[in-house]
Amino acid sequence: MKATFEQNDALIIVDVQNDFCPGGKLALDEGDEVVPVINALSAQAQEAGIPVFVSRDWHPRHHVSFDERGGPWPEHCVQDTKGAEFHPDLILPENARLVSKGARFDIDQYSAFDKTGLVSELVHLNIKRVWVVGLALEVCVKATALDATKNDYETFLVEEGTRFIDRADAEKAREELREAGVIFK
Ligand code: VGL
Ligand code: ZN
Repeated sequence: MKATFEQNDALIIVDVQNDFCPGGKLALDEGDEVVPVINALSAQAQEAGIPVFVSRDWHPRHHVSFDERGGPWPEHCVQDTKGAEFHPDLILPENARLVSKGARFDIDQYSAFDKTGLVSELVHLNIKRVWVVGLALEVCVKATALDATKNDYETFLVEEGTRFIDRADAEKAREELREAGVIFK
């Protein structure tokens, strides 16, 4: 997939971490298959001078989102563990901007826009359109893309560069995203 990047675009890569890939603690089927797609997109972005943002789920131990605390998820992406590292084959531009989320003790943050400072960085760079890829489609990719539209960014979602946890949830997510004006590529 080739993106049609324009000036004032940014690429946002969501949570391509070991725990969301086969063998990880919250593994998505074929989660790792997004890696070559995203590597190609970020290389293209770099060539075009498009800024690349890369988010990571970055939970403290015993986070409220974990089932041990009554949350919806098994333990995953605990700070400074192997599972929280980016997939080893993910190639990021040297100047990729890191967005950490999920580190709050009291609530989860699914969106890369949720109190991370991402918007102010996009404003600073005069970004008008964003391209979103990564894991998982119906959780953090959805939340990020929806927040992008709420912040008035024209938003593209490259489906080849995403995978889901649950097929039915992913179907609902696609509908919600389309209704919000997200353009699927
Ligand atoms: C995610 C479930 C829990 C994600 C994060 O990155 O999509 N999913 N935490
Ligand atoms: Zn999480």
